[in-house]
Amino acid sequence: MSQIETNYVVAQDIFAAKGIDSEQAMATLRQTPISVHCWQIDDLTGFESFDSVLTGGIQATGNAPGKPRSIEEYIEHLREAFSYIPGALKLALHSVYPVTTNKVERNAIAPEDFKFWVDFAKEQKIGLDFNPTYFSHPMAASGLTLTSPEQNIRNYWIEHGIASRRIGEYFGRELGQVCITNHWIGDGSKDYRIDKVGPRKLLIESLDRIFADKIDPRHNLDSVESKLFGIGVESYTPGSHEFYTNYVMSRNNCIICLDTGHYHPTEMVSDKLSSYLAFGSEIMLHVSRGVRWDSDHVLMFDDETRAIMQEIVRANALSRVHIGTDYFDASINRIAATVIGTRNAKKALLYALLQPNKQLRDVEAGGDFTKRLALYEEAKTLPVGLVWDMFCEREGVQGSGWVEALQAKQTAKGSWR
Ligand code: RNT
Ligand code: ZN
Repeated sequence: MSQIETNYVVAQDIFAAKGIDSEQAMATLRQTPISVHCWQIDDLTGFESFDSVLTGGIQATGNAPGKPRSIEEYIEHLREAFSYIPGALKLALHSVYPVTTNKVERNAIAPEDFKFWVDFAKEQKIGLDFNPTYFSHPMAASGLTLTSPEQNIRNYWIEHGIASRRIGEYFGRELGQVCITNHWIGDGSKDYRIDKVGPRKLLIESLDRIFADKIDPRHNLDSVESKLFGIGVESYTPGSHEFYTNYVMSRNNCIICLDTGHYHPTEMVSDKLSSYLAFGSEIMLHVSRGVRWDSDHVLMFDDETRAIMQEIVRANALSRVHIGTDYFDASINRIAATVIGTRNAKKALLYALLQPNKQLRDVEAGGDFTKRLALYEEAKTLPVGLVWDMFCEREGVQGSGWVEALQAKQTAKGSWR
């Protein structure tokens, strides 16, 4: 037996003694996809132009070497990242990553512009998600898109939203796995706004037009992502949390997307999930890590990430909550950043699956809150890492040694620091 197997046998017994089935936990982990955002690999530069400038109030800071300089390099880096991530995956694309020979206008993007990605997904045996890109474009120069007072600008972005849903539908049909097409706009106001209702009415109208055509929900589901503020958009965002929650509940034509960086720093997404789940809603998640603000740091195996996974597991909602990542750090190796955050999301899910959830629930129902706290704390040091190592081995992915393997390759290219 290898050391990993020996360790696992011990861990399995420890969990079994608490009524926790580690084999079942690994099986669930294996099947639950994490949707990896494609944009950590290249700071959201995309393929439209290699010197495109990121706008919309978001930013990737840092100048680590090794940023891909061509589509080929981008794909190579993505493949490299995927080779270190165990279990089921989806890839969340943005619309600025078409693989075409000619330039395509955003309001005219079509499924064939993304055929490359369907072939890639089939080869990698993964699913795809999609994101229209309502920023980094001359038509978004004013900072306003779906809420612009100018009809022609709104129309342009509405067409982009519609075209994006068609691509999502194509992904879902081709891959036999639903695509979530996530709509986020950076619209807002730097300073205090007098008319706060007007832009929101325009946003309702724009969204109603984007979602007017019914698409088979087995192929494409749309999500709408709220935000509190962005850089240069500090005072007012029409697409706020309350706005989209009301939109989703009143229209029933899309689902909510909650990004962990998009709330006041003491407000937790983990606390919000059950309120949607109680209504039977589906949820898209952008799991991120804000540091003092919506800074999109690389995801850690931290309290909030674990709390999110615990909420999903305890509510038995793994089929209703679509878990995706969203962060961009250009100060460290970008391939490693993609791997670290995704592995942490998966590890946090494993942690949640290996908690004595039934026992905790029973103790709580019995009213013994002392024991609840004691058990909750004891469970934090159960040997989750030994099960994780076994999971990686079974999935043919390196355990903690992955970082040395990647480091060796990246150092040879001058891309590690
Ligand atoms: C921005 C949102 C949005 C973007 C991506 C690139 O604050 O989180 O999800 O990060 O669309
Ligand atoms: Zn997001």
